[in-house]
Amino acid sequence: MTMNSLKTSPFLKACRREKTSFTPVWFMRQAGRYMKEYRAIRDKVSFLDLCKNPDLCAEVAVTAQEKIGADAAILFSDLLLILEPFGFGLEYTSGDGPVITGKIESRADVDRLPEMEPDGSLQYVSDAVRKTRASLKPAIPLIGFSGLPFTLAAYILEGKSSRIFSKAKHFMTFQPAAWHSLMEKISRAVIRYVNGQIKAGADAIQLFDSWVGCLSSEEYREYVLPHSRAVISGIQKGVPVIHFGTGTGSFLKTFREAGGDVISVDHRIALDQAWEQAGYDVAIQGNLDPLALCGPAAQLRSRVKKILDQAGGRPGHIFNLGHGIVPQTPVDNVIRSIDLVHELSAR
Ligand code: 1CP
Repeated sequence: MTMNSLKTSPFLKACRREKTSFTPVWFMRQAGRYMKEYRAIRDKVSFLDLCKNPDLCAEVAVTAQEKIGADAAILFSDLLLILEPFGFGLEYTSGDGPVITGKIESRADVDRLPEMEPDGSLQYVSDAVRKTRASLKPAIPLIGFSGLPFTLAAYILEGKSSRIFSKAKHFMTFQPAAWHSLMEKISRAVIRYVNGQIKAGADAIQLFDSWVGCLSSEEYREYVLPHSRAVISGIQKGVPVIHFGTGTGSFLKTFREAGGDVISVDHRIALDQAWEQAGYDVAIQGNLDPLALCGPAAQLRSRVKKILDQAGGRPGHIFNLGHGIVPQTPVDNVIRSIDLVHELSAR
C-alpha cells in the first residue's frame, strides 16, 4: 500500500469533508478494559507501566483496531501523562481513578512550574506513536491525542476526577491572572507534545476537552476559548484536528470558534442539531450513547440508523460514541455496531 491509500482513507477523507463510499467509524476507548486481550496484558503490568512501554502500547492499539474493524486506530496512552514532566505526581488507583499530587493554589505556584520540554521527558509517547504507526496496516490512520488546557488544568487543580470542578472554577474566578498564566503554560506544552506526535507519525490529532460541559458559554469564552484556539492554531498545518468535548450542546457555536476540522459531540444532543449549530463548514464526529453498546441488539441497530439518518449522508460525518466505551461492554456488540455503520451507510 502507498501513502496515497492512507491519504484517501475514508477517515481522513471525512475529516476533510470529502465524499466517502461509507461512513468511517472508530470508538473512543476502543482499546481498553472491555477487551480480554487488554485485560490479559493489564494482569501483568500496571496501567502506568503499560503507557510507558511503546511495544505494548502499539500491540494494544493495533489489536483493538484489527479486532473490531475500526477505520482508524488511536494511540494507546493517557491524557494525564503530560502532567509528570510538569512535576506532578500521578497515580492510578483501581476504582478511584487517577490521583494527581502537587498543589497549585497561587500565582507563585504557577510561576514555579517548569516550561515543559515534552520531547525529552515524554519520549516514550513519541516512541509509542512510531511503533504503532509501523505495525498498523498502512491504510489505517493513526490518531494521536492530548488533553486541552482546561481539562488538564481541571485535573491539576482538583487533584482527581470531579463532577462539579469547584476548585477549578474557584481558581479561575478568584485568580483570573494566575488562571490564564497556567492555561498559557499548559498550552505551550500541549503544542509541543502534539507536534512531537505528528513528527513521530500521527496522521490526525484528537484534542480532548472532556469536562468543559461544566461551564457556561460565557465562562467558556472568557476562560477557555483563547487557550484552546492558541493550541489548535499552533498545530502543524495539514494534519486534521478533532476537537472533542462533552456537554457542549448548549454552546457548540462558541466551542467551534476555538477551531478544529472536526467537532466531536456527545450523545446529549441530536447529531443533526449539533451539526447545524457547529456549522456545515466543519466535519462532525459522534454520537452514539456508549451504553447503547450494552443494550438489546434491535435497539442498537435502530440507534445507529437514527444517527446515520441525522447525518443525512452529508460528507464529513465520522461515526463515534458520545464518550468512551465502558468496561462492561460486550466486545461482540462493538464489532456488530461497526459492521452496522458500514452496512447501513454504504452508498
Ligand atoms: O485500568 C486501566 O486499565 C486504565 C483505564 C484507562 C485506559 C484504558 C485509563 C485510565 N486511560 C486509558 C486509555 C486512554 N485514555 C486512551 C487510549 C485508549 C483508547 O481510546 O482506545 C485515551 C484516548 C485516554 C484519554 C483520557 N484519559 C481522557 C479523555 C477521554 C475521556 O474519557 O474523556 C481522560 C479524561 C483520561 C483520564 C483517565 N484515564 C484513566 C482514567 C480512569 C481516567 C479518569 C476519567 C475520569 O476522570 O473520570
